[in-house]
Amino acid sequence: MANVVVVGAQWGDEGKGKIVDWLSERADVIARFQGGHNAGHTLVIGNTVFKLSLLPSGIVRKDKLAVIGNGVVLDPWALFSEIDKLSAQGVEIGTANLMIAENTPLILPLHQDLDRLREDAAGTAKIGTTGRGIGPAYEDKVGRRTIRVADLADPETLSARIDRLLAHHDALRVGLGAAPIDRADLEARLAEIAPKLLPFAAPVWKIMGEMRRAGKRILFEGAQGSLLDIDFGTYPYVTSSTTMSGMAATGTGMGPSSIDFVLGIVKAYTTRVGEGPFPTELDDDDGQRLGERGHEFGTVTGRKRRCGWFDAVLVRQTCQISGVNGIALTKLDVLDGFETLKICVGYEIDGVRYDYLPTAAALQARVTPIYEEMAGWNESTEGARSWADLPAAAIKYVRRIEELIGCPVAMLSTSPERDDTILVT
Ligand code: 2SA
Ligand code: MG
Repeated sequence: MANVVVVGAQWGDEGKGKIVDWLSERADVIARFQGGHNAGHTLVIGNTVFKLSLLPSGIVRKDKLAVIGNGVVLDPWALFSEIDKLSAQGVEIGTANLMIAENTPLILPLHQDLDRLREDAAGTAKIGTTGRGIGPAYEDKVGRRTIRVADLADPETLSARIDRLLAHHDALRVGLGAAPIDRADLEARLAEIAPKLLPFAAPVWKIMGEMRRAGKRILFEGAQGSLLDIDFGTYPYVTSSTTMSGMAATGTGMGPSSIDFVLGIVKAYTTRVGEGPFPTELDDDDGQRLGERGHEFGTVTGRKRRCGWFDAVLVRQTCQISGVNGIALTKLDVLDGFETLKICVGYEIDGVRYDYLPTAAALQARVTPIYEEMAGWNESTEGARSWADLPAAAIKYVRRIEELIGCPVAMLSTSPERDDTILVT
């Protein structure tokens, strides 16, 4: 397996961090290609827990190049606070192991302001964002008024960019009852951060292209999940980036032919954080139990995640859209001890059966899941490191998932620990 893209196949929090960390041992370059510091990737290595938001998970390994691609939206203050936190944990980060695309758009304090102002104003119609300014930053990128990393190197360009940006934002802020931007303050903050950030800036497309031609292996690290995709997710309850595998190419400048394998990360049940439809959501003891056993709280915001049964309809759909070649199934151990497990195999909406989630929001809101029941298992699967360590009922559950989603299981993860991983060959 040469160059692998890792994407979440549900609503995020599938356990991508651990899998990316595991795969990064076999890679030379680990690149983020979308999202920003709304991501929350947890790595457990020995007794140390690393929580990453913006930096690629490969950063904790020695002699790897971590890359932030142009598809990301970058908050430079969040970046340096994460770098400081990791340094305190003994991870050294410098220009030798971190490279940032010059054409990466910045998240500024004004983007976070707008994110929060809008969420507050929306009342019950809120999206449930992480409040990190992700949406407003992407809006400014496609609106052609963003500040990109390279702009920080030239005061004249930067000033012109700020003119354009403030003309837009001041009008919006006033409309939402907030004060206009303090331009001098913004300029001072940017002037302070620029000399720290610029040494990391590089033409990523070129350097990664050269590395690829030299036979280096690239791991593309997706953030959030496929159902949060701006096009194919449960719109508008989505994030503002393309979370599908295709983004790995445009979000780094590598071209689709550089991708050899797409690995979808799939949790053995379903969770979601934030608002929006969730057909298999459980409001009962089973849901409570999944949340407790699975420690389902947001890595970034600490929010409680909504929990429900495995939804094979959704995973089949996202695996197809992302062209997933194989999945890594995570958190199987959370299901230990359930007498009966349910898997959603189809939907019923107004008496009509669907084998996919229709796009129309009104239909999504009326979905009733159709379940298949399977026997659970009492044995512990936590920490299992071989197929033979799993109870027969657990193997049956995994095989049924493969069948229903039309995609083979390539890896199985049975605890947050790096080595509690079963490679299915
Ligand atoms: P945003 O902030 O604009 O991207 O929010 C839009 C929607 O995307 C969801 N979203 C996420 N869902 C799961 N995990 C995410 N990362 C953190 C984590 C989240 C946290 O790993 O735990 O700590 O709360 C993530 N990032 C964005 C978000 O909930 C909205 O539904
Ligand atoms: Mg997460």
